[in-house]
Amino acid sequence: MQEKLMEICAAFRIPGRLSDWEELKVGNINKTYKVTFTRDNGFEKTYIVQQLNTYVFKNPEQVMENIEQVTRHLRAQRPGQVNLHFHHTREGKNFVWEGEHFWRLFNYVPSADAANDRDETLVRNAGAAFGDFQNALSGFDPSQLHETIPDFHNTIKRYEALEAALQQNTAARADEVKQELQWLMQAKDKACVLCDLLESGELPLRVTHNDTKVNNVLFDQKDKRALVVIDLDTVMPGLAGNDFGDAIRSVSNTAAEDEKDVGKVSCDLQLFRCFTEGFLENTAKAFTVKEIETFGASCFSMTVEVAVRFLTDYLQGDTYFHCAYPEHNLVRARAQIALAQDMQRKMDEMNRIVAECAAKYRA
Ligand code: GN1
Ligand code: MG
Repeated sequence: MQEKLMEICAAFRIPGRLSDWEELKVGNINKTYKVTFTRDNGFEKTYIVQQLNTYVFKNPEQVMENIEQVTRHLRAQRPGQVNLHFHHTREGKNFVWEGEHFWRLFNYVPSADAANDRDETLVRNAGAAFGDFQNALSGFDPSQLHETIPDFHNTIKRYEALEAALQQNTAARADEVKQELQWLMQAKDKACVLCDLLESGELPLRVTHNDTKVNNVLFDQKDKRALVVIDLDTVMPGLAGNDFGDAIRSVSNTAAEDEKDVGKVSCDLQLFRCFTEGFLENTAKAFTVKEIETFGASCFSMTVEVAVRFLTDYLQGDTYFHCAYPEHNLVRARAQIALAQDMQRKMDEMNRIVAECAAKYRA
């Protein structure tokens, strides 16, 4: 691996010698490495090298075109802030192909480990960071962006894929997932409500992040200030509710996304409130009343949608998400179903909190 990393870094013209490297086990899709280079004068610099998953991203060069434009826009909008800088090769490309592998390299930002941190300040700051991301991109023309994964948050199509996977039963696992399927099928209409409202023209398309897990924000190690939103692979036209709901799915969960003991999974309403406060503080005026009204429901939609995706992948033999063990996708699907069920029980309260925050910050 070391040799390969040296080769990739050389293509991006990184000076010095590779003095340290490690694989970072983050994310379910790409492979990520942290590399440190030391120059002759002793100066050290650390970078992130990533191998993009080309099974998931069929047009990786389009992903990088989007990233080029989005990071340029963000840097212009927020010049004083930490930003992501993707390095270029001699040919002026922000990627390299190495055989069938696709690589990119960007600046490493030291940050707090937030994956399991449910500190209220951190959660509020995460909300503010994703809210600010929306604001910063509000002037960005969505037609400039490639749809890196078509129908990414089209919950209706995600259900169609699940039904097809069940029919094909490639991995011969259909018999194991009957209960999960039954629950997901009865939840379908409710889960697809955002898609229905988009289709009927009641919700506007914006430029959204589309993968707003809390570990896609980096936080300052000392004061837990949000530094920068990362993982820009799925920045595409989308709904505000996609970003809000997907973030709540991760940030309000009292357990890990892949918790085996579903009894530990629940939606923490205090954390829900913290995130909502942060998210709406500087965005409430920009969103339509209808959009904000969908935020509670969007949490349920996004949680069910990812459960559908995990179960689909399980039925297909784990071709999409990285898995650490054979039942990993099934465990993930079960945990997400448990979370969606808890959200369902708490939906009135969630809607009330959203309405309160919106009223406060619209005034
Ligand atoms: C994937 O790679 P990562 O961990 O940021 C997935 C998201 C899912 C998430 C679930 C491109 O995100 O959509 O919500 O796993 N990204 C893609 O953990 O499919
Ligand atoms: Mg991602």
